[in-house]
Amino acid sequence: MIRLFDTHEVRPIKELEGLWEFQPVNRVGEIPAEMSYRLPVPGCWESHPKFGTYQGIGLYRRTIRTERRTHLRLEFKGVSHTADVYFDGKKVAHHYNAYTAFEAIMVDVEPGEHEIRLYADNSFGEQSALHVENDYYTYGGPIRPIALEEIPDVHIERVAFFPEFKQGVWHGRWQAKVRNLAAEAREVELLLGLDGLNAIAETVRIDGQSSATVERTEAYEAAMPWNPEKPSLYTLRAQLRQNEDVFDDWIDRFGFRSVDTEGGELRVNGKAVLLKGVNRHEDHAIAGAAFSFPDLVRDIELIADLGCNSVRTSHYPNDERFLDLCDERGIFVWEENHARGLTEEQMRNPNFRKQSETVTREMVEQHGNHPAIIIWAILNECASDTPYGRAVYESELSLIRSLDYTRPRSFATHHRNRDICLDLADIISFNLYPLWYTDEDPGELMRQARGWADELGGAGKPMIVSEFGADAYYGFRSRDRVKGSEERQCDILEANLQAYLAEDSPLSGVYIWQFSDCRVTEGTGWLLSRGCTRNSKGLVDGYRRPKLAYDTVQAYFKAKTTEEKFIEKQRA
Ligand code: ADA
Repeated sequence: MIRLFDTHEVRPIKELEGLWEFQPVNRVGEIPAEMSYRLPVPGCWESHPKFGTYQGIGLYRRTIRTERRTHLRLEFKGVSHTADVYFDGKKVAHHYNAYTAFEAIMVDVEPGEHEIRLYADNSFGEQSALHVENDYYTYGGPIRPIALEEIPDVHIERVAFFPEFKQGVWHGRWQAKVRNLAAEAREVELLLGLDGLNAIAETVRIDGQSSATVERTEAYEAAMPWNPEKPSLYTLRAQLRQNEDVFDDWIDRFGFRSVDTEGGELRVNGKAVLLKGVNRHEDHAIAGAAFSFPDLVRDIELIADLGCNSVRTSHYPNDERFLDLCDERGIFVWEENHARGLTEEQMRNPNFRKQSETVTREMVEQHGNHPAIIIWAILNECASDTPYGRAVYESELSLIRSLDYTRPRSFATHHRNRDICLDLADIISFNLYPLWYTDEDPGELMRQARGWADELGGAGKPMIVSEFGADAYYGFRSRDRVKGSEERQCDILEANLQAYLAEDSPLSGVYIWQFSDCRVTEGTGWLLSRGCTRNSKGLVDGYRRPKLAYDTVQAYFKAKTTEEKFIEKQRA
């Protein structure tokens, strides 16, 4: 399953799921004498008993059949972490980064049998600036679905939708990109229909072998807003037509909602919100990073059951099916680009700027239509305390602004009052671990952090505690409530939540580190503090078994707010 709805009704599309041939190889392009294994796609090779710790290059191979001469488009939703794709022996795509999609286009493919070879590489090294030894695991393989489409010469590349609430009326700003593979220019009619709301028709002229972008703003007086209580979603059907014949289409879902930070509050549709959330790594004890649909649904059900109204996709863009679930459930998403804890030296890797900016651009362009996403963020705990780091933060935050002016931007810092980038963000976010890494009092620390924000360029901006938490090894109980026990995790989370959710709290949100335990890179140094090669601060373990703290958090997140109690009293 690629998305939670059909993305095309006219364009033929097929998911290439199933068993592909597999073989570890030494270099990209190598054709091994035999393909000894068969691995599931989507999937990661760690799920096979022989490759649980394999780091290197893996070749996935399969054939497909086409019935007529056509152009083909392959869409890879996520290959971890570097991908090279060959079609009938010819390289057709190269992509870096596991967590964003990429395509390969093959023109004038003859009918018959064709071979697809996918080389996935999860090894570390200078060529990979974002995937480094880290507090999460870099799995190998096509962790997200692969789709095969037949496309005509002229086809829809992408449609972006930016909702805006102006003078009491919802508006939508459209950006539709149409591509022409033919040598000569073409003129077609583009139709944009939104579930019975006013449809748009435009004539588009696209030069040969290029793309054209159509921009248009439309008022939607009858639109219903998307909000957590009633997450109204609209289905867009974009179609291309010539002489009454619809020959290509593109389907997506949108919601009408606004986000702003006026008055130092985080507001959705003009109303202040308090984010009660968890940080979620896309990691499962059995599935690794390749989630089945039921696994994704289980996560969203647990997150909702905890009383969360938000998720932070730490530390990379998530599977779109998970974002679809958040859209449907009215769960706010903080989505961030891919990076964790990179030092200035790591950020000076010659590949870093390009790789980091590419994932940022891909994240915003590919996921921008999800109404659930209300915050874009970058570079978790990287060098926002140095002048070089500042230049990077400035350039990536500006890049986001140039692609999407409708959402506030943030980054999670652990540099406290040494941070020199707080003025660049719309929302100030601190990762603080009182009572775990330090003995500080959570309430005092939160007020101190508000002070740092006010002094360092964040005055008048909302503030979030983007991480706090404590280790707990599932099943390890201790009457002495020692560190590492489930009891101690309860104590630490409770003390933090009590302070952060108090009536006089200056916060607009909290994200617990973390939803579930996750696998980490095996290593030495600080990685040895990760018992069992896992980060064990989850509220549930890697198999989704709730720890004691699950109930503690649920009690806080589901507790009624003063406002809710007031409304109830009035109704009574
Ligand atoms: C950091 C980091 C997380 C995780 C956490 C921890 O703040 O952002 O990825 O490593 O600390 O468990 O210490």
